[in-house]
Amino acid sequence: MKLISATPSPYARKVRITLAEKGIPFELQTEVPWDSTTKTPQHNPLEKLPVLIPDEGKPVYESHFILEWLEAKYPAPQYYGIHPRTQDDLLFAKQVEVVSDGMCDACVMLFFEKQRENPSQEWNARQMRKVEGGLKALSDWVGEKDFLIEDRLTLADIAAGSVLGYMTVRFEAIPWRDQYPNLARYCDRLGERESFKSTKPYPQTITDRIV
Ligand SMILES: N[C@@H](CCC(=O)N[C@@H](CS)C(=O)NCC(=O)O)C(=O)O
Repeated sequence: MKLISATPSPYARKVRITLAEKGIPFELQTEVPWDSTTKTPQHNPLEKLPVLIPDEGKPVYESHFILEWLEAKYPAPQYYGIHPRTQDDLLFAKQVEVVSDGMCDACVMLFFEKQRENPSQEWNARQMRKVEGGLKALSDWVGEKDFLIEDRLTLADIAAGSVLGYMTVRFEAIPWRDQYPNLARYCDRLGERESFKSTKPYPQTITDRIV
């Protein structure tokens, strides 16, 4: 299998962490999805990575769907199970993923708005509210726990840990660590896992003009 990924991408990181936790071997293809050189549109009509390309069958894209696909194709107990065991816990894990991915979406909007000649303050304020609302929700849900659900790593922690890692790289100016020390401790504890260490995000240079 091959995974098309980008070094700062929180969406791709969710997939890389899941592959690492499940111990599934794969080839990592790193791209800059915003540049015209990217191969991503050849595999995903939405032109977004991550894209997982299985040895046989169609490419799989959208991080939440890739995680669903991996859990179906590489199920527990043979492979590490990222889904909580009860239906209510699974639904909650997916809700955490919705909030975490939504925060990532707002961060991406902010990142590109900042690059415009005349950034819209109203637009930026709207996106910031989403990020701040998401941080508060994550902080409330985490409390002082090591993991959000079941006292072990699940989909919920993979999604939450990925957005927090992304904010550390791209949004150093947002003081979320001071605002929510419990979230910072949670993020640091997750960061000690091998699957998080080996997928630590770092910035990429975008060459093309995007906005
Ligand atoms: N909802 C998508 C978001 C993926 C996404 O926005 N990926 C970015 C890279 S971090 C991308 O490829 N953007 C290129 C574009 O939107 O044209 C997912 O969860 O996979």
